[in-house]
Amino acid sequence: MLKLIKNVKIFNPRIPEPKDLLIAGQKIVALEETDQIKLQGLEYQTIDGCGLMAVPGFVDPHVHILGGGGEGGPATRAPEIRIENCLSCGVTSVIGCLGTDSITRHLSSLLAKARALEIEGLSTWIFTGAYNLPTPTITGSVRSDLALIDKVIGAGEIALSDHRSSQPTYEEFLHLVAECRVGGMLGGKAGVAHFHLGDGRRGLEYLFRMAKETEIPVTQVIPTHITRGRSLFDQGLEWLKLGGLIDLTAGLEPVAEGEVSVIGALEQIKSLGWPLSRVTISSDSNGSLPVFDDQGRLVGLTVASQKAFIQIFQEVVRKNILSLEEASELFSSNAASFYKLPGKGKLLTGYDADLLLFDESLELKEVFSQGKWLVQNGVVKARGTFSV
Ligand code: FWO
Ligand code: ZN
Repeated sequence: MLKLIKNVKIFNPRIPEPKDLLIAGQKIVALEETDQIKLQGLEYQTIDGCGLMAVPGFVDPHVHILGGGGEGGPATRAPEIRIENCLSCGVTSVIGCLGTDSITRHLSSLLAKARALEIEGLSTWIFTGAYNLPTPTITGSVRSDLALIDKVIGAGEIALSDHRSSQPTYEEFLHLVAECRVGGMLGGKAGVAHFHLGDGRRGLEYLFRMAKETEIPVTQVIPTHITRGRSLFDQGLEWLKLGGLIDLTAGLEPVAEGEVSVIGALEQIKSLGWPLSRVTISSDSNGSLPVFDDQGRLVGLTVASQKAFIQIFQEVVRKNILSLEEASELFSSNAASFYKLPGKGKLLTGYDADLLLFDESLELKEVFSQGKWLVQNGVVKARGTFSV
């Protein structure tokens, strides 16, 4: 059914005057001055966009869609995500990944879950691999996973500088990045190597060495959890200076004095004049948020959710740290362009009809995903296959 959204203000790209936006199938097919779209004789739904602000659906590039965890034994294996969790937080595209546990979690299950979420109404991709190197794969190598499986767009989350990593050598690290680069070329994907950074003192050492010694572009990799410590964040700023990209984890709040919060990091990046276009934000949703003491003992464990993701979005705009358009770039178009997700991250004719309508107080009212109207007046209408 055609859907005509009337009189809506478009942010990202920023269009000053209100527009009428027409959705046909899964695409935005027209964006015109108000009352200029003529649909005589056609059946269509009208949505009143007056007073609402439209941004592209959020792209969350690091989600444990299968559930992660396990660091405290079998009872701490986190639950898989449900489509309602994503849509209620404005997330319409996700990149799924495995984490610490690549023994009881399998890439074939991750791919099946990504396909299930796509059928239920999201747009999904996955990283092949997991924390450990050499990584598990589906087809036998990272290169062939990227070249042959449509939903595989990179490798992650591969752990570096973390007591739970496989303590990879620099050569193993470099080989993984090389596999991503060539596999991505062969498959027409971004082929990004997405690295989990722990609290280890080696930080981004391997990334800086790669930038210095090899012909691999710095944009082939992206480090995440960058605000988990002050020294790591300072290295992250160095990495930005080199032309690299960094990913911030939404739910990561400073645990000690002098640590950096996500909001503080964004303020600092902006004040330094570093381009926000090379910053993405992700939720780590349904991954575990373990806390280890300095003897490496597990002393706390919770599960990440996308609630922190949308709360950061609302906070940075309400506090005027970022404009609505800048925040929308951080939460959708940066990841869409960096991971080369076709049709995502902009409200333009020909792009996918993934859009969020917020009211003046920045409450999420309407969500369209793949052209389907799945959140209506703040109520999630989509249901997973077995949701009650
Ligand atoms: C982070 C995912 C961590 C899983 O360091 O990496 O553990 O496999 O589910 N989470 N290990 C959380 C911090 C950024 C706070 C993961 C987790
Ligand atoms: Zn991680």
